[in-house]
Amino acid sequence: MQNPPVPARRSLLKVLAAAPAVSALGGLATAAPAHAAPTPAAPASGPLATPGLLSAPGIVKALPSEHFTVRGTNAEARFDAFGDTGALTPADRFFVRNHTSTPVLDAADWRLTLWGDGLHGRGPVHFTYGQLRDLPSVTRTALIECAGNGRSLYASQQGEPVTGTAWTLGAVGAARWRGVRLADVLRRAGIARDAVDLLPRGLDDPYVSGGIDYGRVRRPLPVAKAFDDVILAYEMNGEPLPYDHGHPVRLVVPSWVGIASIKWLGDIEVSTRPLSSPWSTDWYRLFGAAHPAGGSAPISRQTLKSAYQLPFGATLESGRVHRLTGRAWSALAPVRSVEVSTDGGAHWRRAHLHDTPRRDGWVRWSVPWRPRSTGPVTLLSRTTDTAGNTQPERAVHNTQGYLFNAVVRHPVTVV
Ligand SMILES: Nc1nc2c(c(=O)[nH]1)N[C@H]1C(S)=C(S)[C@@H](COP(=O)(O)O)O[C@H]1N2
Ligand SMILES: [Mo]
Repeated sequence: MQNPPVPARRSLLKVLAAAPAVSALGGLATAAPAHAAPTPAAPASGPLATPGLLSAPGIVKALPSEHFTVRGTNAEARFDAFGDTGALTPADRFFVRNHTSTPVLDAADWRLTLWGDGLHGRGPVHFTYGQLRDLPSVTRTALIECAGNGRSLYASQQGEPVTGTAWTLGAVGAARWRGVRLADVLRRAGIARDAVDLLPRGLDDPYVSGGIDYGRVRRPLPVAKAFDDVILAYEMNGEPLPYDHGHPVRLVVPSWVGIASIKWLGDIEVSTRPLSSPWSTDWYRLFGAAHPAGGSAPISRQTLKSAYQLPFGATLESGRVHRLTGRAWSALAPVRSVEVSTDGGAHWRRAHLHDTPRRDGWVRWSVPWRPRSTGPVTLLSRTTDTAGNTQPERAVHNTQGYLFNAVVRHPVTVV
């Protein structure tokens, strides 16, 4: 298969130069046509040696330690601190999952290329940022959740080893995304009736691990899903996409594992034959004893979860009423209910839901609790969605620790 034209990354600047880059880009933006993107805000302060600020190689935004935990090239949001956020996760609180590092791209010279045998005209088709902004826009709320969110709980509560970033529960966030329907762009590019697969690819550096160059991050997306509800997003919560979240344009693939939502989108192969990449063969399949030899089919939909917005190991005073809060979400159907147990699972009661359950959102919940005796306690929460899916006691193990859906065992101490 012939190689695609790789869009130029003329204005890709190294992350450490991000602050000066912002003013340079700002200058460009004023000279450019009306559609040139306002550039995202620069981090408030430099990444180095500021108390309470963590740094992760390749992440542009500020990572205050009260809101993030750095894991390699990634930043996990602190789920235990989500109590002061609303139904939408502010961009400055949103987790970052980077295979390599955030490229600082300029919307003014970005373009999207579609190519492949799945286009009528066969030649590549380009869209500038301005052309995308001129198409009808859609706005929708969607969660982005890493396939491995909750992965570390396979080890910590099931005693099962897994590989991959040791996320706890904060590799998830909800945002309001504005952009263009991928379906509209595919139609305008002349997608053929017999096209079956797309291969969206990012402009970040090729991913190299264990001495192997896997190429740029890319993952097949079935045409059927693309036409259903996928958007090419250029805004997050009413602002231009931040650098770390895919500026200037990313895919948002609602209800699917986060890897489907390719950031810094550069090109999309359109094919009449099924496509693959290491992100659909080596990773993002379920491997292990409970799964077919050679692995499951590539995973697509996320699962369901619920959790307390409270640090693990928190101490709570006995004899007074605490308002315990949390969130529940399901990629399979709207949340129907959340039950909690404050005695390790012996008794369960309903939590109050504070949001109208809907597909692709999460529901905040709360429950009052007056602990009577002191000592260690395991808090549990369990959500059930309107399709009847409910969190099991144990998640089915897979070696890469994807799709953790079990009831989280949340240890606290009453003093
Ligand atoms: N180009 C590119 N797109 C990417 C990634 C990446 O490293 N490069 N990471 C993916 C993964 S694994 C996840 S979970 C989501 C995370 O999106 P966020 O960093 O905006 O939270 O982006 C996906 N899109
Ligand atoms: Mo992910």
